[in-house]
Amino acid sequence: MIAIYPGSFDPITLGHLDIIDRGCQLFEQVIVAVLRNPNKAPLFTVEERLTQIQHSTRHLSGVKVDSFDGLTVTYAKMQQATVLLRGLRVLSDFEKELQMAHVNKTLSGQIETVFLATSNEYSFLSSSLVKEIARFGGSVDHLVPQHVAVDIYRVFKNVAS
Ligand code: COD
Repeated sequence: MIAIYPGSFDPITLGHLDIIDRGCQLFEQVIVAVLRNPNKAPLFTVEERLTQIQHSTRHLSGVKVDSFDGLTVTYAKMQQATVLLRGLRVLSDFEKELQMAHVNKTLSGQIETVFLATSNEYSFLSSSLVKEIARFGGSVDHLVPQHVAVDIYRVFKNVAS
């Protein structure tokens, strides 16, 4: 079974990686798919994020890293995926994620959304939080893979570690 793990991943965090890692134990292939979203001003370009994800997942077999635009379900069908993989942290995630799952089910008919509960240690972690900490000079070494932390410090000209 092929699962798509769609997201912004700006940047990828240890919370995302935990979901990918656990997804690999459930599905034959997990496609980590970065949305090309012209409406957002990201910290990293799509190409930079693809490189970060590739580097972060190279120890995992069964992971493919890609980007897409348009509807997630259209991309999923193109990849012959039958599952959308998503992570749940807090109650506010649930509201947003449930709405998205319903919309995607309505649009696709057969593609199911599978939710994995966050691991305890990552329940507070988000890409936005990582960017905020780094923007104000804090260390993000314990929140993202080391090479991603280096990229982040470069952007914020921050030498915290
Ligand atoms: N622990 C567990 N899960 C986590 C953690 C963590 N610490 N951090 C993030 N996650 C989960 C999120 O809950 C989410 O499920 C996933 O990881 C990705 O998170 P993000 O923030 O990188 O990505 P999102 O949520 O911004 O991605 C949104 C999409 C790009 C998937 C969505 O906008 C989309 O599908 N757009 C395409 C247009 C479309 O199809 N629209 C119709 C559906 S609404």
